[in-house]
Amino acid sequence: MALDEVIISQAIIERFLHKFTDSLEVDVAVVGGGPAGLVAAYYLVKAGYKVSLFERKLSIGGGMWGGGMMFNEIVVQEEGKRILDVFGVKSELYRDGHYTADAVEAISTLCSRTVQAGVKIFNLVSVEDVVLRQERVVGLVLNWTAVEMANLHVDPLTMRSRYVIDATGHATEVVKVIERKVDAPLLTPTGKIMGEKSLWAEQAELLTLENTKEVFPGVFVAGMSANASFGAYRMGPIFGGMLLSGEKAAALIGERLKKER
Ligand code: 48F
Repeated sequence: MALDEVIISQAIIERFLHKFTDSLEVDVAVVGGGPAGLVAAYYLVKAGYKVSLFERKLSIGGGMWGGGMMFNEIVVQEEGKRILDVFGVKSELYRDGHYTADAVEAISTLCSRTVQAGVKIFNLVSVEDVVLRQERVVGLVLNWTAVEMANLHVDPLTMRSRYVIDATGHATEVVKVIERKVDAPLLTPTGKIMGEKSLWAEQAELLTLENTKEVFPGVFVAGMSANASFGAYRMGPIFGGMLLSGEKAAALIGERLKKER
């Protein structure tokens, strides 16, 4: 049968609209498609929840593609390797509990397994604000990244979710919007974003897990965003903490959702 250009266009538009419309009311909305956001979304969808993920850039994967300083290998510790094993990413012992994995294999596999598990991912979409009911976040305000970049005067659209995960990395963008625009303190010791500290890999990896928690009613932080919110160290190109943080965020939100059912 001859290919028809109009059918190609109709197919893309209708399929996308169906996917997008179906993703406007979910259990969990994840902001940011780096390692922490992908792992969180994967575990939540595997637990039976409806999850959508919004990523500003064209490519999913955040800061994992480039390894360290564009040397595209990543390092994980024993605990982090456990999650790479779950996803089927090959890793190899370098020495003394430090494992390496190919950065491109790692992030492309995390992404692929997450989509195949049922998470709906929307790239090229930026989260610019949250939806509030009293002092709880109940959804996100979305716009095309292209609109944001061109600074066009175009109103956004909104979606509803029972929980939000800020997995926006060093930028901690969702929490920043809440701090700036909502008249209530964050659930940090100071009530404000405490800011990321300089690099200490060992401590940062431990603190990433400790800081993976609710930062505002309805909003959890995962990955580097957790350390930026709660004032902990950065870790550089070791990625176990990101993976484990995603797993923990999913477990904490899963417990909440189970209780609320
Ligand atoms: O930065 P990113 O990879 O965050 P992560 O999962 O991992 C951090 C590591 O990559 C590395 C590190 C530890 O090894 O220090 O930096 O915590 O991924 C964050 C993603 O969020 C997207 C951004 O484009 C990136 O892909 N993002 C940021 N702000 C927004 C956003 C926003 N407002 N809307 C949508 N996506």
